[in-house]
Amino acid sequence: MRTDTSPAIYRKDYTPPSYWVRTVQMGFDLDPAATRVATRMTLERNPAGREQALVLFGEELELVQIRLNGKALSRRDYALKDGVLRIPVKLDQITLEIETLIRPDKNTSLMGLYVSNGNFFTQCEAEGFRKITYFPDRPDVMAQYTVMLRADKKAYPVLLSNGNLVEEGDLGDGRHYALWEDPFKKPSYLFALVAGQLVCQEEKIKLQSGREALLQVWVEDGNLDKTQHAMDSLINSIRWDERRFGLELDLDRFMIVAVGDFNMGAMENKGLNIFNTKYVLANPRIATDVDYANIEAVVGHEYFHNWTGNRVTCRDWFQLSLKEGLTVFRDQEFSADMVGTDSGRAVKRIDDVRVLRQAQFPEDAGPMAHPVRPDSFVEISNFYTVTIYEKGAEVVRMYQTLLGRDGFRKGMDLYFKRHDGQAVECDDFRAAMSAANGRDLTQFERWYSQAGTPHVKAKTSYDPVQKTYDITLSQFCAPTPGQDRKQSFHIPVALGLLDSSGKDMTLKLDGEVVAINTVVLELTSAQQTFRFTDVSEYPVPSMLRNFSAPVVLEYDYSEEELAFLMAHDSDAFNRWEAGQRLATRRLLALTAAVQKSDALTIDPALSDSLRATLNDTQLDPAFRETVLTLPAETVVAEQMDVIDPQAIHTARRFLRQSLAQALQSDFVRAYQSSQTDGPYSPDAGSSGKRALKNLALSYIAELDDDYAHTLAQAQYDAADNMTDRMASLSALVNSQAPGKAAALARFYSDFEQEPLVIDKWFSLQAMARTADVAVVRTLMQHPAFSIKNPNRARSLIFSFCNGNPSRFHAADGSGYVFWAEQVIALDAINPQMGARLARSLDRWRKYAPALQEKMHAALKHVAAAKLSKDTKEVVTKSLAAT
Ligand code: B3K
Ligand code: ZN
Repeated sequence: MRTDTSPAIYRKDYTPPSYWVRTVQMGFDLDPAATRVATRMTLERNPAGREQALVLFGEELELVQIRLNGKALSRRDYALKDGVLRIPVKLDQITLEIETLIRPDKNTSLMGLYVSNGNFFTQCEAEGFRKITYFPDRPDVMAQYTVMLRADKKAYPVLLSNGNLVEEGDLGDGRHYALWEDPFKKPSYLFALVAGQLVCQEEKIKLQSGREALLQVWVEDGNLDKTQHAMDSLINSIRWDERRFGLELDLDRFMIVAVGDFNMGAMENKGLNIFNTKYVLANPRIATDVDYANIEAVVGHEYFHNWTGNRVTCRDWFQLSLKEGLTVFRDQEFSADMVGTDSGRAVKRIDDVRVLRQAQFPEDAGPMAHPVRPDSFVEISNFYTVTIYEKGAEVVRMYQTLLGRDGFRKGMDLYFKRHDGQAVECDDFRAAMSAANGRDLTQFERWYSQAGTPHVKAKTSYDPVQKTYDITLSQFCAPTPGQDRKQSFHIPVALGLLDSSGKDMTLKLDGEVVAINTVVLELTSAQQTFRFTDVSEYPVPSMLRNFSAPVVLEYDYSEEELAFLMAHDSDAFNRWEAGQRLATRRLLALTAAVQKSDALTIDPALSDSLRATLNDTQLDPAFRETVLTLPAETVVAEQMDVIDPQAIHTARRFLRQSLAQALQSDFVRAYQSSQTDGPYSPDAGSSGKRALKNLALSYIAELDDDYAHTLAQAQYDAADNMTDRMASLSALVNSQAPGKAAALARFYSDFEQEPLVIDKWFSLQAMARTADVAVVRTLMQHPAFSIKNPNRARSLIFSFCNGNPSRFHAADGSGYVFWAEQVIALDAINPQMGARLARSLDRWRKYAPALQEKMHAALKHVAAAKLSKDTKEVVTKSLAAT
């Protein structure tokens, strides 16, 4: 066992900084091969600081000089070790000048200052600023920045940074400059600059207060026909935050810039958001309905950070969910409000819960499980997780469920009143919610401190004589790494009772009317019983409505009850949930049958219920699509003690084929009646229809007959938008259709100039039923493939390893050998990408012994390589004894 792992950093070890930075002036002489960065900062000793020296961080920098109060320091005046620079000073006020040299063209990690397609971009969160200059690069150090950019005018006509442009002009030697000033103090992780050949779409809008703001979306030349949706989404976000939370844009100028090489989705730098092109560029030709929705959500997310993250930021990185969980909650609510209808909101909620179940529940049950507010980490980049983001958003949502919308708003108002301009902790948010509502939320803290997904078990009993109905709820949470015993969570369980006609009963608890349809029960101990009185008949309980807590609910519903809930529940989420429960049961039974080589059979109860929903034209098409979509293979996997990817796949495929047969004419009717006429529009109504139509197509294609092939081919040929084109191409590629190779080739030549579409082309093939390691390796040889571009690497390598479980987990272990090679290759180029891919095997202990052994060997192989601390942390934790 190697022991050269980097040390963990602990939350309990937090100490305040020894110096505050008040102002930062930076001058950049931009040159890909040698950018000179001159920084002058004024600092003030922090009386609360414990460290004597001034501590600065720096990585991969050439240090040219340091001057303290005008005097150059020599090597003996400071200590520089492992990226930490310590200057022993005791003065109350100091001015520090630092000059560094960096090489953006050699920066493949895409952290700090780097070059993408000839233009300069930065990414500083979490710890990228230290790759630009030595700095107290920690989020609790907030300063006011002035930035001077200088560069060749022809090569870099556009020079952008945070805040307001105060001056620009020529330098006379073919170079020019721009001076930017950010009026707000900010942590270094929100610093940004962009320089290069870019063009923008701009619009001026009037804010709530009457102030005018300039909005810009910057892209490479040739992409201005793809910026309207991002601009609309930005304007909608601004309006929504004004309306829902009374929060106004605080800058005169707000810019979004798209870049093709980016590690994640987007970044909320103050006034200068930098986005992956995937979350900006859209028109009907290149973007699907899902792309349109994602762009709206991500634009919203980054914009909302301007208050939740930027105005109020994190004291340390352990508090990351303070801004991320809250901002995801805000973007979820924004997207739901943009749809507006009840069923549209339910569809959005279903989508969000799917992500939670497919990605966060497994994380919470694996070796990387961590609380929403972690206690330790080795590399913070590894903690931008579904737990911090999505479970964090669920935790925020529970405040709203417990306190009501108005109570939640009061809490938000108080949070800003108390903490505007500060770097704070998750506890401060909870305290604001508590104080604004006069509610004791002490126990609620455990959602932040304890990892793992709680299981809530429900038992019910009806007394027809007394007319009482008892619900006993109990909770249990399995141990997670470092946490053997869990204390009870404070769990809001939203519940309704349906009478025999399917209507909500008026709810009385111990004689008191508590709700006319839904009551929020608060489970705070290991076990509690709630007694409903005057319950005139045996009810069917609808529990955890709208998924009121991120838990697994265990209740022994009969099949009849589930079918009944599917048909009648007033809570649309639970109508969907009932169908998922029925389908999951069936899939687990089928998986077991596959494993035993038993005959596979279809269950008429399930197909009848699904048929009824499919044909219920009173229901929104988008909602019907969610009901008819079977639980993902990864969701089924989570329910098994030992995961068998092949058996799950066979079972799910069988169920889809059986449904395709049993409901064939229904699917054909749904397909025909869900056509959208007129020009393409990504609105919820039209995209819902397309979703149902394309789901019907995918079922019809399961039969792989001439009719299916002709239908898919006809749709492909006639498609006037990417949603329909991709859906039909997918149907063709996953079938024996004679035209499939031709369609793939034509797709490529039609969209060769559109990188985001070529990503889809790679991804579709990586996730195809016939894909295997050989196919993926061949695609890696394609001239359009590049492992250095994160979107492209994700589209092929990640799509195969994470999106094609039955092929990735091939019995011969070829998927794991491939995985190990790619983790090592990616890690050498870009540690964040390497570490992300490394996560694909972290649940190896859940698989059958034969697979486990091969996964273990692959993990050991990676662990023995020279690795970044990012990837090292992931494989070390994956291999650790449980
Ligand atoms: N805050 C950024 C994430 C930065 C990730 C750094 N590894 C995007 C977001 O959550 O809005
Ligand atoms: Zn965020």
